[in-house]
Amino acid sequence: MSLTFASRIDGTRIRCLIGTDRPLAAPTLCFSLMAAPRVISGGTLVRRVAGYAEVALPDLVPGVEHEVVLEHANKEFGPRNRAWLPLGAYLRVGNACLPLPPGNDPGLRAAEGPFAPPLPADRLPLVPQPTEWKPSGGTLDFTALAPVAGMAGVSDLAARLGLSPLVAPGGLALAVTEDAALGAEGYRLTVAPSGLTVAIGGPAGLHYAGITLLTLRETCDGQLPCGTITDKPRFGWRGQHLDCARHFFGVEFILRLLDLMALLKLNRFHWHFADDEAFRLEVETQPLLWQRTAFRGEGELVPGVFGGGIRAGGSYSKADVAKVVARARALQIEVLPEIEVPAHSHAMIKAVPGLRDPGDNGEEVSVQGYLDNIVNPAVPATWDLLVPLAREVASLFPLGILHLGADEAPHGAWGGSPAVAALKAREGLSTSDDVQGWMLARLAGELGASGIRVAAWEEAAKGCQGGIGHGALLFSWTGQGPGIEAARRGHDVVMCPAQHAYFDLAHSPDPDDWGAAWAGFVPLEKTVAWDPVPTGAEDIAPRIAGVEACFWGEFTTEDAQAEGMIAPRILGIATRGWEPAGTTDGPMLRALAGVYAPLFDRIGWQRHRGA
Ligand code: TNX
Repeated sequence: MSLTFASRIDGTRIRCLIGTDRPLAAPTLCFSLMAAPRVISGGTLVRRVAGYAEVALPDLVPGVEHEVVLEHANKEFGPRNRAWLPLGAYLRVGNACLPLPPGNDPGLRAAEGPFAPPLPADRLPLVPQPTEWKPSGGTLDFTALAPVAGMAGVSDLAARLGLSPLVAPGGLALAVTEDAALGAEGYRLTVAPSGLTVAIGGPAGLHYAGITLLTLRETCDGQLPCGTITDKPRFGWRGQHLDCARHFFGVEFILRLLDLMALLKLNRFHWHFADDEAFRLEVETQPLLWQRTAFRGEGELVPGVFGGGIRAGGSYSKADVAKVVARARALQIEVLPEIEVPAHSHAMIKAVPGLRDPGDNGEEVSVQGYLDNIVNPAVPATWDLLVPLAREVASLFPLGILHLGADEAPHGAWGGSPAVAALKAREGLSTSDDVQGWMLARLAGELGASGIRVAAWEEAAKGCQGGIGHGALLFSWTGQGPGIEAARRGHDVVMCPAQHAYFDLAHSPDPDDWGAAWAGFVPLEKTVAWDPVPTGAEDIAPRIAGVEACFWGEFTTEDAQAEGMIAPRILGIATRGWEPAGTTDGPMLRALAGVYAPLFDRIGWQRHRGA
């Protein structure tokens, strides 16, 4: 049989057309939007979970297209581009599920974007730009290095990226000396007509010198400009986050992302594998978590929210984790795992009984539209689950830091819970921020006693008792203000302001573009149009651990769709994490993106070509 499905944006509305070549009796249209939908015409809403909806349709007749008109329940979520159209749509007819073709041509379109100006002659074709570059004139013909200790990570990277070998018999010798003054990650690379020398502050410095050599070989067509590069990062935390909960990214994609990060000297991978839609790590302390939520869709605990369709998902085994950690380490990258509580825990709540107060009659709704996505800190089951779970997850990652989550507790959370009311009275708490702060502080304390440092999103600093405390590393995501405030209160902070560092946001307002828009649009230039230590906040500079880019997966249905959201914008975040303020501005970054375009193509990583 043949079904057709098309959808388009019409002002604030979404118009869908469904066609069939066979009569279909009383079908139900199942799909997901980015946020809760409502039906204007063409059917009756019969079930909704966050952005997922089921709409009962009249009988469908061959040759007569049926129109369903939708809107977002919250009008602030006006559809901005194709990513806001229905994802994962299918028809349920009796017991059968019939997939509908994608109605909206998912993924990026390859519109040719703004012209990349040529790179000025005094700049090296390298991202991030080195701290100092002193050209001495002339070039050195460079194909490969002679075998040299400590370069395996970079030479394996070159091989995986499909580039010619970085280390080969007959290659140029690299004379290595040590100079602790360069800092653990620093290096001084001298390219002379007579050969190459490098001074390093430590093994990471040698690794980064290797990355520089590999990159310049590619971007200079084998003719290295002679001179001296003295280089070290501004920040110790140079991160890339990946949301593997909303969309299950295969391990191969994660490994490829690590390779791309390494090429840009990024050194922290923030692995977000738990959220409302799934908990994907195969933990032993609570197998129900992943066994019951790794897949979502028809008949599963969590339906096809965010493009899940009839069935989608997967989980990460301990062997997968070991593989990711080992690959990361070979590339000087550490992995930060995140378990995401107390909110964004719809999947956890569905999978494990007892994490809510049965007497809770509250009606709070999460930002994404869930009615039950926050675990209750006043019931014992929550602690029985969380403490061993957190310890087990942390034990799998050598970094020694566990990200707890703590973002976006629904407004009025726990307001209807008698157990939390009693907790508030006992502990002197009044708002839900107070309760969340108390809960996080307790969890952080228990983990601290096991030698685990905690991290969390910015909201964790809230609460009348000072929030999470315990030396937590906080991630400032709604902007930089919360990070500055948290730093002034003694927290170390990673800056990941959505306006500059969220790669799930669309590049532009073009309706043919793809992505979210809640914090505006993020063209390439904006990824460098900020300073992690803003003017007026110099006092907290020592508290700014670094920067991180985030990729959230709500509207990703295939791994490859993330590539063009990440590239070329990842160049900007790598720049902000490494370079001193003021080195590379938007036009310069655009020029560098032009230099990197053929390199992205050579390593097979798709890039956004528009603004
Ligand atoms: C807010 S960023 C969230 C995520 C969403 C993201 C979409 C953060 C800590 N919470 O749950 O995926 O916006 O951009």
